Amino acid sequence: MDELAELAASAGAEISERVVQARSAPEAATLIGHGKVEELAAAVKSYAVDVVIFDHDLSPTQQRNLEKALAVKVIDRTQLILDIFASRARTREGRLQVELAQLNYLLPRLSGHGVEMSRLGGGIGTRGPGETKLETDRRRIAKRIKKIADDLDGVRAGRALHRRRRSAVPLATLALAGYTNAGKSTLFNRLTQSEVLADARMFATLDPTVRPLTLPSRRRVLVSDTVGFIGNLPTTLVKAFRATLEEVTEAALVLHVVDVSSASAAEHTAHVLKVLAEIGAAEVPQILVVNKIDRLLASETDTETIRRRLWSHAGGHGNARVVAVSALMGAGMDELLAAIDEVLPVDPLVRATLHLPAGDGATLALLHEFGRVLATRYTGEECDVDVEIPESLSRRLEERRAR
Ligand SMILES: Nc1nc2c(ncn2[C@@H]2O[C@H](COP(=O)(O)OP(=O)(O)OP(=O)(O)O)[C@@H](O)[C@H]2O)c(=O)[nH]1
Ligand SMILES: [Mg+2]
Repeated sequence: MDELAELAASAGAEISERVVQARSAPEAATLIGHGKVEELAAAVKSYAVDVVIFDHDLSPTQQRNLEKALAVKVIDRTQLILDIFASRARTREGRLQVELAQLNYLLPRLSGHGVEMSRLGGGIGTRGPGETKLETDRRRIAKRIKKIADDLDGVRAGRALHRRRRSAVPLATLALAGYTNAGKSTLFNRLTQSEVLADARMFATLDPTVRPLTLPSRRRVLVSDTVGFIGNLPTTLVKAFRATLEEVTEAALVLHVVDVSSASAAEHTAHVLKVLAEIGAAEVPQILVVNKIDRLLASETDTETIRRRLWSHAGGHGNARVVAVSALMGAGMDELLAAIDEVLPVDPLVRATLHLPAGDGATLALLHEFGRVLATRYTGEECDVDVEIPESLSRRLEERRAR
C-alpha cells in the first residue's frame, strides 16, 4: 500500500484515504464485496475524491461495477503505472513502447466486454455488413499494434546499429539497473558528471541515457542509465520495455543499485535479480551497489550485515561484489570505481591469423607492440601473421581494413 501511495503521488495524486479489505476470496462482481463498496462510496463522497486506485488487478467487469457504484473513475495498479509511463516517455521509442503496452493491456479487456460491445451501431464505412463493434475495435487495435511493432523494429534497428558502432570502438558498457527510486540516476550523474533527471517520484527515468566514463585504470567505458523495475508488473508491460532493457542484457557489467534505507530493500533486491534473470542478464557480471548509506546508522553500515540482509529473500548471486555508497553525498565512489575496474572483464586476448600486405610495417609494429606474434608466413607480396592480441586491437584493425 505504501508503494501504491508513492506511485499515486508520482502520478500527481493526493491521497485522501486508504481503505483495506480482508476477504478469504475476491468477490467476482466488485472484488471487495457489497458492504465494503458502500463504505468506500461514503469515503469517496466525504473526501470528494476524483479517482479510486486499487492495489489489485481488476477484471473489466469489476472495474465497471465499481465505477457505477462509486460514480468516480476507478483504476488498478497496472493502469496507474501505465499512466505514469505515458506522462514520462520523451523519446519516440519510449512513447511507442508505452502505447504498445497500453494497447496490449486493452486488447484482452475488450473481449471481456463481449456482450455489450457487440451491438451494431451506425458509423458509415467503419464496419462491414454484420460486423460487430467488438470486431472492428479489435481489428483496429490489432492493426495499430502491428504498426507500432513495425515502427519499433525500425527504431530498434537504428539503435542496434548505434550499439554496433559503439562496440566497434572498444568500449564496454556498464548498465545501471535496479528498483525504481533506488538512486540510479543520482549515481549516473555522480559517475559521469551529468545532470539527468533524478527525482523522488517513481519512474523518473524511462528512456535510457548513455555517457562515457574514464576508470582509474584509464580504461574508458560507457555508463547507461535505465528504467527502474517494480514488483508485480504485468509481463506485457515488461515486454514493451524489452528494448530499453537490452542495454542491460548487452552490458559488460551490471551495477545493481539498491536503496538500502528502504524497509523493502531485500524484496527489491530479490525482484531485480529475478527480472535480470528473466531478460537473460543473469550471466552478466554484477556489482551490488548498496546506495543511500547516509540514511543508515553507523552501526548498520557493515557490508557483511548488509549482504546477509539483502540476500535473505534471494537465492544465488550471494557472491556478487557489494559496495556501499551514497550517490547523493558522494561517499564510496572510489571504492565503487576500484571495484568496477576489478570486476569488469578486461579486454580479453584473442588468437587470430591476419592477412596483410607484406609492406604494412605500421600494422606489424602495432602487433609486436601490443600483442604476441606467434608466426609469420610470407607468400610473395602478402603475409599471414598468427597473433595473440587484445580484442580491442583486433577490432581496431578490422575496422581499419574495412575502411
Ligand atoms: N539520502 C539519499 N538519497 C538519495 C541517494 N541517492 C538518491 N537519492 C534520492 O532518491 C530519489 C530517487 O533518486 P533517482 O536517482 O531519481 O532514482 P532512480 O533509481 O533513477 O529512480 P527512477 O529513475 O525513478 O527509477 C531522489 O530523491 C534522490 O535524491 C543517496 O545516496 N542518499
Ligand atoms: Mg532514474
